[in-house]
Amino acid sequence: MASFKPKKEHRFSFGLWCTANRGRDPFGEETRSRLDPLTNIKELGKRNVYGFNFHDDDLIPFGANLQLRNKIIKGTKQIMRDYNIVCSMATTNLFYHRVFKDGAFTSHDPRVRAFALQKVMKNMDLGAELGAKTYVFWGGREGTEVDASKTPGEAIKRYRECMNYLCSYARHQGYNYRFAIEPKPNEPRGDIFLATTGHVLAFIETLDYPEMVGVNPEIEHSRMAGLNTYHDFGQAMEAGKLYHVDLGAQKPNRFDQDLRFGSEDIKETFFVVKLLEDNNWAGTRNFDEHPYRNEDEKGVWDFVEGSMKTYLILWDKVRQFNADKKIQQILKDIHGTDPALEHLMGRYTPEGASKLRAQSFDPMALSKKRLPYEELDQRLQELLMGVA
Ligand code: GLT
Ligand code: MN
Ligand code: MN
Repeated sequence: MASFKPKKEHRFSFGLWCTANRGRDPFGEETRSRLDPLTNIKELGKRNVYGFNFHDDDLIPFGANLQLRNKIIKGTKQIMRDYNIVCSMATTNLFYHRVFKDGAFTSHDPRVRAFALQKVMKNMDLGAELGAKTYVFWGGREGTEVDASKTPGEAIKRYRECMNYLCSYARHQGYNYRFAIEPKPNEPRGDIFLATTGHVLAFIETLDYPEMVGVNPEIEHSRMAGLNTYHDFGQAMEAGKLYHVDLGAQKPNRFDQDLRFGSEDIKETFFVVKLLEDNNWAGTRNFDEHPYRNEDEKGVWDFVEGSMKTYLILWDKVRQFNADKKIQQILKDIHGTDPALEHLMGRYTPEGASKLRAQSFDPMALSKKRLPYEELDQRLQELLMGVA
């Protein structure tokens, strides 16, 4: 039996905020003590995690002076070298401070929007210095509770203006960032703009530099909206826009639970892993999730190790699925082929359309084709339950 031990080459990564999460929620205080960011990076590195992600404020306290900032940067670089861990993604905290109480990029106040841009630019500088190649935008406060207060039209225009500004900044600085916008339907706002992967894909096409910008879908956020995560990830990938992924688990249609990867929705999660691995996903297998609130410090590292182990087990299941004769035979059988018709449909020509119109079909005969999805899904089910 495989050992399912993580290696650096598996390219797992975690946000510093995941392991540093202290279990605070709207109804209860912290249950764990503060985890120093450098210890955090070190402990991740020790466990063969490939990369860490950070918000500016995770690493450098909000409002820190230059001296403290430089000291932390120096320490971070040292730990990265010593524990062979890279900085795989950077992002900005545009949600915690009360200045962002009604949004950052979508605030009505131009001074707040300018402050937000400044905060992002400063952290883009730091991310580049630490080697991050991806920059994520999660607009947690970009939303409303009161629809009378802000129109979606003006919010989206401001969002666009800020994204365009930051794309230009990155280009001018010569940073090779790929920007990834992370959708979420709600929480902390009543409704958040750019709620789903579909919203983000459409928005990107309206930007000045659409090729620089992609999506960072999160399993939990898709399922909060009651959507199929596999379809979200799959459509983003097909569009060439899957620039980053956030993995975790979530019971559908609830608050953002950020549960440990694979602890819910096992079949859908299997297909997310299958999508990434069958397509040799070049990005990091990135977890964005929180340890249970009941856990102590040891539990935090159990959570890290558990997430990676589950991913490797599911990856092994993907290999089994791809090698399973019965499954592969069914998949082969359900795909019909008709080269002549496929050629006709491949590209529109007036002559082809005439031929297609003249073609005779027997819909009843076509409908008789067997599609043994009961057998297919049962086989997968058995495989996932470990009896296939
Ligand atoms: C926050 C949010 C996540 C985002 C993070 C990046 S922070 O925890 O719930 O989904 O990815 O800003
Ligand atoms: Mn989340
Ligand atoms: Mn996320």
